[in-house]
Amino acid sequence: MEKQRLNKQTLALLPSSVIHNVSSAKAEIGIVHLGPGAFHRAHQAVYTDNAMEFGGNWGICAVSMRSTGVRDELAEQENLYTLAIIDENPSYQLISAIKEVLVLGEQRQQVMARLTAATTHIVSLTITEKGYCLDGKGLLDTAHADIVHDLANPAEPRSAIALLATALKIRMQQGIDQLTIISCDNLADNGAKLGKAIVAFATLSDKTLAEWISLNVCFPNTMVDSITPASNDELRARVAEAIQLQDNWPIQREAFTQWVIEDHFSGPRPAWDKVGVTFTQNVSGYEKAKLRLLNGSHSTLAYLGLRCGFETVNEGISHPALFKLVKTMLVEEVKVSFNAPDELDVDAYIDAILKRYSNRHIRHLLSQIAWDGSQKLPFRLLGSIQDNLAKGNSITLMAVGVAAWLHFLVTAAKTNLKIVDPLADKLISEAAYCAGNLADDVLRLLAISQVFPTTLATNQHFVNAVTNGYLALSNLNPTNIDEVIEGLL
Ligand code: CS2
Repeated sequence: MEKQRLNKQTLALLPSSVIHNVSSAKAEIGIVHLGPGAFHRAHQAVYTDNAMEFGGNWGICAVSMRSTGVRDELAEQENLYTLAIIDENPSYQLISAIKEVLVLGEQRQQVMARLTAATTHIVSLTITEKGYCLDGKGLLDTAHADIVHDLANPAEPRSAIALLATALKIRMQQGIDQLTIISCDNLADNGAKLGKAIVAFATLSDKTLAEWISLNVCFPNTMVDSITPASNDELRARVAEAIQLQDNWPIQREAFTQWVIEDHFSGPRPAWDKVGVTFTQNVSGYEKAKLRLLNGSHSTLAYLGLRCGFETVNEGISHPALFKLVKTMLVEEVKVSFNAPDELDVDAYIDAILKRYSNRHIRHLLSQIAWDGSQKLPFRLLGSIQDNLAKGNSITLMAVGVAAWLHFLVTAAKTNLKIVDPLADKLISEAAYCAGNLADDVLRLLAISQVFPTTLATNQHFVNAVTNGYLALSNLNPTNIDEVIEGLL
């Protein structure tokens, strides 16, 4: 029998096994979030839903920068949705923290009204690495198409950078001087980079505003972590069974979740500290640990695993040779590339990451992780490589991760496979020129300066290591994984 649709009326039908915080249901809006993708709804929105049990109006106005899908689907269920924890002991929670979803291009006035309201104390973002419009040095890219557009069309900003600068101008004019803007994306120094980019954008048109932002607005750095595969029909069916209602856009994630936030706020915040969020003066050690150990091995496993014919993280890490390569890379190379926080047991953290990858209940597609390699590799692998080169530590296996990405590009070019990457045209056009002289092909791809800084692309040790990896992987296929991977170790 078809199940009734989830909404405020059918909530009473929820089985008692489904967790549901009642306080968040009544709360008014106090947060605006840009980018209501799966990760936000599985992470920050859940922490906020739980924190509202300790009071406060911290309802979320979610703003989609482009697509209408989430808004339209959630509108039919009054923005309620289910979080499914997919693990040994699955559990389900009904999230009511999101109060509305707006689409920037269609509801500009409402978006601006929310961003400039005195009752809005926090703006958070999950807009992916590419959404920050930064150049290879991590500074505002004034040649970026969206930034060029936004400078010419100040009334219709497309980028989050310009949208926030515009809203801050109105807040300045109205004397609303408290706001904290929290980046929740996988970028090193994410908050500091976001703050600098917004101030740089403001400086181009209004130096007073730029100064006001620097004095009044806080941009804490954060580390965010929870593996959140895309939602699919299998999940919808599973959730319908568990909650006995039809939820058209539930979210799934693993049980593990972590949020570390720099304790640097301009104004009030939800009781996040009471629901598992870590506040600290120094996020960078956590951030490096997570970006380099987890995201670095995720990307390496994605490109290597796809080449071996695997589809999911679990399939890839379950292969003994790939497990060995990833673990050796983490323990012998990545671990020594940065200073971890004193309180972090890095070996235990590495074992926990590999255990999380082995979660057979989660189908996390390698192809999803393979997106946006040009934006991800600098923070995930190239930073560790540069630091190890400077210290004379090994880079062999991290270079294999880079080589696997190069093969991913060449295969895509040769097979007309569409890749998801803001630099897709550039990457594929360069890869299409790769004619099979492997050493030349590597030099050609390493010359892509938007990804590989010249200092690295001209570092002979790095070039040799990537070329060796590329040569070895050129023979890799689903039938000879042990032989090829063992040869690299
Ligand atoms: C993944 C991340 O898709 C990817 O690039 O590496 O989304 C990863 O699952 C999260 O950062 C885990 O916190």
